[in-house]
Amino acid sequence: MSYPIDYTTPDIWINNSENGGTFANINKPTAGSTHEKKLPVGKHPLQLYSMGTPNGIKITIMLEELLALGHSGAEYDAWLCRIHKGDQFSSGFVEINPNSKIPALVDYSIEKPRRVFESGAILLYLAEKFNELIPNNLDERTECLSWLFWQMGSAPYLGGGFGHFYKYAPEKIKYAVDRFSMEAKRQLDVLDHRLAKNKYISGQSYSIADIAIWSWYGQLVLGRLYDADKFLSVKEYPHVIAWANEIDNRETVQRGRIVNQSPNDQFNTLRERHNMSDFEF
Ligand SMILES: N[C@@H](CCC(=O)N[C@@H](CS)C(=O)NCC(=O)O)C(=O)O
Repeated sequence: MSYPIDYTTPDIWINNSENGGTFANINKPTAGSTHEKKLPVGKHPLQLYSMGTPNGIKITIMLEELLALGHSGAEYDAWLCRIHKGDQFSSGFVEINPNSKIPALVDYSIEKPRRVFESGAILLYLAEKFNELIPNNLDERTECLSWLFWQMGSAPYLGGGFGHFYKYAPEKIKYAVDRFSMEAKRQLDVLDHRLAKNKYISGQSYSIADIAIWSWYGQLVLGRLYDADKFLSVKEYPHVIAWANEIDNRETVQRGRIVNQSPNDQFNTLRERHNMSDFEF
């Protein structure tokens, strides 16, 4: 499909469902379920419905961290939600996330099972539930949450903005690529300044802020997101690269980042994760 360059906006927008692009078949301007289907429930206290995107792996990394810290209550089943096939619009998924986006979690360890959606809210829920990976001191905790919310507000410019127009849009639009490349580089520079003076994002200790930010910006500078490391000259951000490599070396991160991924020629992946032994390849 070709787009007119002399486009002017009509008085009222109407949905052109054949708008092309990688996500054309799942985009729709309405909320709610499209089909009846219950979600599967496994044997563990925590049930995760997700896919191995940057937002998805935040949660599997967090759960692997909690298990490594000895919290058996963090055992989980990770079910694949195929967003390109519309699984996020099933009645069961919409019940646990009315916004139809992965990741979504249900905690069955409590009397009335609790749903949690939005990756930042899930990270915070798990950090508070297990009292891990979030500073206890109010001052440091506030810094940690500031960066967590920074990530939640910033990543849509990187993913929905830069990544979409650089990699997925059916046509390369210079204005859009320029606008979002500028913003992606500015955000990387924000992180580089921060990490020049601090070992981890919220200070001296590794926290949910690192997990959230690494999943997007760490993977970007490691060349795993949008194949854009060269295009964005990520070598200009040495502190981000050093921090990204250090986190990448954690065994918990190596486990968490391969969960709910499609088969890959370059590294082992897990479509679903139900037990620690699933990682024994
Ligand atoms: N702010 C949300 C964003 C979640 C999100 O955008 N998820 C994407 C995959 S990374 C998704 O489910 N997309 C499916 C769709 O847009 O229909 C979060 O952080 O949880």
